[in-house]
Amino acid sequence: MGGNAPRRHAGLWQLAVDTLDGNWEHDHTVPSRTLYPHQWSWDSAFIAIGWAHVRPDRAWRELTSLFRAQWLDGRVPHIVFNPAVSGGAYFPGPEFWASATVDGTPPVATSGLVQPPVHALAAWHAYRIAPSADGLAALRRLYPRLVAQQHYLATRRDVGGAGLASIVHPWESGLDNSPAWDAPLAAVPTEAAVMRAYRRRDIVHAAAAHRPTDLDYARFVAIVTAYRAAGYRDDGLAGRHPFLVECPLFNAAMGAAEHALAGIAGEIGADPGPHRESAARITAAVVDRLYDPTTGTFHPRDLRTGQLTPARTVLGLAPLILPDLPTRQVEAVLVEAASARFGLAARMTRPLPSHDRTAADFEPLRYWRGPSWMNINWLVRQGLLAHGHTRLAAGLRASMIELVGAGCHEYFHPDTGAGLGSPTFGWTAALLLDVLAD
Ligand code: 2M8
Repeated sequence: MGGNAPRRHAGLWQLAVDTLDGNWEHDHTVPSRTLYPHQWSWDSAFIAIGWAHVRPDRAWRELTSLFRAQWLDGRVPHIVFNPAVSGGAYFPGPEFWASATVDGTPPVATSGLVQPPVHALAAWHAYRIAPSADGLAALRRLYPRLVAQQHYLATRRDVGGAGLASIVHPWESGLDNSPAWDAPLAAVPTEAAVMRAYRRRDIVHAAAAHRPTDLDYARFVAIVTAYRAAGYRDDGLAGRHPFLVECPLFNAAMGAAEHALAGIAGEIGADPGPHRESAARITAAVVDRLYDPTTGTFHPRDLRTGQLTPARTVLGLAPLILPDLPTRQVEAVLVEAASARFGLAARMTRPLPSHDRTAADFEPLRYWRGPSWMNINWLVRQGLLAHGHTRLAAGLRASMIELVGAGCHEYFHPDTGAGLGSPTFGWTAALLLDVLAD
């Protein structure tokens, strides 16, 4: 057993290691062998943190293989397709994305979207878990790629012109099916006929009642179709693209990445100064653009309407991961997190749900509309630690460990703790190792 993980958690530790081992696939770890049989971007970042505790070589291979698929413009694709897996195993597969038809793409097939940029944070965290000469060499190799990833987001994706990145699809948020996207998604024109042309694979492996609806999927497909038709180009997005949102979690990750890059730069002999400046600018923009003093939490801003979206989801708590978030917003987010909506406490039974428990559209079984997820809880816990709230962080940690006692499921019922989705899920296992070792 690694780190300081207490002996009483030996069984859980082993379960997590076995889960990661079972999902390992020559140079990356699949989130799930059935539902998600390829490499996913932010999954790989979280998974690398877990590997750092038991097999640091795999942590570096995981991140290296992902960044090998980086596009010339700096975007890190949200899916890297494994050519050894049949094209029909996941929808939408490589033929749908057709990345090979676009200039500046890697030899391997990928999607054309991105996911929250938690990779610098993960690389820095992994290195501090397992510092070594190999790790330092990996950091040196990854650093320019991580910088290019940030540059892509801070320039081509700054559609609103305020220093924040826009997401162009709910899949880019990582919280695909969150009620946060209901309003912007409702405005996306679509035809039911779109979905008749495709076959969903997710509902072969998971209960349809837990997954997005067919209408949601038709809109997901319509948005990708629009982006793909423009060659996945980002110039002129404001005038033509049907979904453009500044997300608090995505932008908080982008700010936290600059803090992590400052750390990495210091370690490898590069200049941390510009990263610190970028981080301060991003934090200021997140507060300025996405904080609503009337609700006391953060909300996504829909660039098509200019309005903040009304739902109070767990996305609103994510800016806590910014170590330079001003005290006023830290206090407000803590009030929101401790409210009946999310239930954060020094002694808590269940981790944070993904959506406001008191909302009429809270759905405890449908993914990202209520269930609890390890990665979001892990991020909020990092934020609590960054701001010195150790008792709350300890409460959250205990509830996370208790939850995964049910197995390394993809997500969990927010009240009963029952495991839902894939039963052998990569980031659940990886982040369990991290909280056990902490
Ligand atoms: C889920 O998203 C994919 C699309 O990217 C899907 O529903 O098919 C989300 O939970 C996302 O955050 C995650 O990265 C992915 C793989 O675990 O699955």
